[in-house]
Parts: sequence; structure tokens; C-alpha cells
Amino acid sequence: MIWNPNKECMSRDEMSALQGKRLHKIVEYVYHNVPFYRNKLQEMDITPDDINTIDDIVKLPFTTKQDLRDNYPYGLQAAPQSEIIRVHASSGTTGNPTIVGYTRKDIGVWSECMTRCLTAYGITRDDTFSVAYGYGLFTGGLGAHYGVENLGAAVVPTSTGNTEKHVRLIRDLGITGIACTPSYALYLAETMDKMGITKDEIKLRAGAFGAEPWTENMRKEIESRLGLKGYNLYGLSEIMGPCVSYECSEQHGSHICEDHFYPEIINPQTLERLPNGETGELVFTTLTKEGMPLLRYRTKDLCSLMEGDDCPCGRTAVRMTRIVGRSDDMLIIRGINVFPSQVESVVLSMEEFAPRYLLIVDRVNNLDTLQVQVEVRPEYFTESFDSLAPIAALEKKLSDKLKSVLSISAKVQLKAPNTIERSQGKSKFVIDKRVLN
Ligand code: DLL
Repeated sequence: MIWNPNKECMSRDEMSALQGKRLHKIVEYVYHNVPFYRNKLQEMDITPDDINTIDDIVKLPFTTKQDLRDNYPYGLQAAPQSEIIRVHASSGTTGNPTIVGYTRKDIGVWSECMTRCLTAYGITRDDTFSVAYGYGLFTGGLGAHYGVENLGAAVVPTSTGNTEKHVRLIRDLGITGIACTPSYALYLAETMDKMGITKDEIKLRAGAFGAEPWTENMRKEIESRLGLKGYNLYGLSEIMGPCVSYECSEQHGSHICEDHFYPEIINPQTLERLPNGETGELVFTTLTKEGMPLLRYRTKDLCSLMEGDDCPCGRTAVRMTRIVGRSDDMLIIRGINVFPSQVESVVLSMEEFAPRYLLIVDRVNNLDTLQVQVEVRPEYFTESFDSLAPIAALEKKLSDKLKSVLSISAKVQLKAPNTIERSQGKSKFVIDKRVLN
């Protein structure tokens, strides 16, 4: 089944014409409603009348996460606040999160695109579907939720946590579909094992997995342990949330909702546009968004694009490969985006610590763990560390601060001065022991 064949199966010429028309409109809209873009376009001597076809997009400036931070909180919002009906946020590199406001129309587009994804995964109105992404500022929970409702399946908003209860619900309600991070899917399988529940006792048949990188081997493991078919789901809050692209039954790349999100691949160093098939940084322009439209937003995700026309599923929309890496140092830990610079800013804000720290990321029983090692300054170390109590108090102070900035808990380990290894060349602040294979 295809949810919206009119849009998902357009000929290339029709799609390019629609994209060109929408691009002109969105450039006109931001020109008149977002001073940040008006100034940029004026500096480049471009007016909306210069943008008439989708190929004109190369004339437009890029937008970065830094631009969003510099204009925190609402500087890039185009719609008046009275039109905004939902606000989400995602982590910034330091300090300010990225705020995204959605109008009623945006929420409608989001739900429509999310429904396209679910339909491609084979979900129908007859399914009972558990949304186990976090509900809250993160876009995963509510984004998937609205898509399931729009489709007409029964949504069970399980969110994260309380995994044993979730397993019982999956069994007792005959839940057939699930959306969660791939690592949480493995954790669910592990919890089922511990509870003595086998995959024959549950009816799961399709999973919408995303929000973090995963591999074909993880797919095989999840599929065999939960007895379902696992599909990739990709998205990012700045552009919308989950729904930007989705796998079809062919599972050969993910079709992009390109009538709403126009993709490009660039060389992250030269910013030159790359042809299909070459790996580079993924860039999106929102073609219809009202709340916070973005021109050529640099996602920092690395992948390549391929045409969609030859996909046997019948969809023609362009496909993207899996994300193969990032062009910045962002980590995704338990589905939450974490920048090492956030940890650094917390460490530097406390006088007890030297600016020497190390993040150790690992995966234990399919759950990501984060340990932060940090060196105590000599004066604090000699004065107060003759008993264990001050150590514990200082550890707690740091871990509380980290939790409030990162939104995930980290295990803190205090180190004596000059004990964190110095590297000869570039300092290494992160050791990621998770092997994705
Ligand atoms: O993670 C939105 C989402 C929720 C997508 C649920 C899919 C499912 P952010 O928190 O803004 O939004 O993080 C976006 O997560 O730039 C990628 O680096 C990464 N990411 C998201 N989906 C995938 C995926 C949500 N399927 C950032 N594979 C993105 C690999 C992914 N990485």
C-alpha cells in the first residue's frame, strides 16, 4: 500500500516542477518574514524573483545549527506566535537548545508524512501500535503518535522506561507494530528473555526504528529476536522530526518526502554540491513549512542519494542511504544527541576541575552508557580528598549538573591531577566503545 500515490509516485518532471514552485514561495515567505534570511539574501544580492526552478536552489545560502543558536529562541521563526501550536526542542552544542515551533499546517504535514512511513512499513488501521520513543521535547514520541492516529491504527503511547510493563502490554494487547530506537528494541528483547516470554507469545510484525545510527546486523538481530520486520525511519527536529525519510518493503535506501523536504548532498569542506551516489553531508530545504522554514540546512549527517524511479515498490521519491557518520562530533546516546562541548562547558563552569576530561561511551546489555572522567585540580585534591565523603559529594554535584544539561545521566569518575592521558597530537576527548556491526 502507498498512502499518497499522488505525491509519492510523481514523475521526475512533475516533482521538479512542484519543488520549483514551492521553493519560490518559501523563499518569498522567509524574505518577508525572517530578517535573518532577508539580510542574508540582500547581502548576496538575491531576491525571491531570482528563484524560479528547483535548480536555482544552489544560489541560496546555507543554514547551520550555529545560526539557530545565534538566533535563540525564536529568531528564525517565520510565523507569528499566535499561529504556533506546538514547540519542540533538541540539544544544542552548548547551552541553548534548538527551538522549533510548528503551525497547525506543519503538524498536518508532519502527520501526513509520518503516515506515509507507517503505510510503507505495512501498518494499517487494523494494527495496534506502540510508540516507545520518548514523549516530550524530543520529536520522536508525539511525531510518531500523530502519524499512527492519522492512519487510523490504535496508538498505545508507551513512551520509554518501564520496560517490563511494556513487554506485558505487547503480549496482552496483541500489539503488532512498534516505534522505538533500535537499541531499545534490543533491550526489549533482552527484557522478554529475562521475563521468560518468547517471540511466539507476541504478535509484533513491524518496527519503525531510528533516531540513532544502526546497521544491517542489528536489523537481523532485532528481527530474529522479536519476530518482526525492522524498517529504517529517519528525521531531525530542525526539519520536522521522524518522517523525513522511510524504507519501503524493498529496504534499499529510504524514500525522502521530497515534496516537503528537498535533499542535497554537499562536500562539507568545499560546500560544493555532489552528484547522486557520492557520499557527503545531507542538506535539506523545507519547501512547505510555516513555523520555522529553513533554507539549505546542513544536517551534518553523512550519506548519499540515489534515484527512486527504479524502486520496485512503485514510489519514485529519491532515496537516501543509511547515515554512515557525522561531519561533526555529535554523539547519540540512548537516542539523545550529546555534544562533547556540552560536557566541557559544565566541567569548565566548576572551579574544582581542571579542563581535562574524557567521555567513555559504551553499550552494556544493549543500553548505551556514558562515563565522564574528569581531573580534579591539585588544590582541591590535596585539601579535601582525605576521606571518601567529599569525593562522593563532588561526583554528585557534577553528575547533577551534567544531567540537567545533557538530559541523560552520566556516571562520573573523578581522577587525580595529571592522570588522564595526554595525547601527542590532537587531544582525544571521546572514546566510543560501541561497535555497530
Ligand atoms: O532523532 C527524530 C527522530 C525520532 C527520527 C524518531 C527517527 C525516529 P533529533 O533528536 O533532532 O531528531 O536528532 C536528529 O538523529 O541528524 C541523525 O544524526 C540521527 N538520526 C535520526 N534518525 C536516524 C536514523 C530525531 N534512522 C539526528 N539513522 C539526525 C541514523 C539517525 N541516524
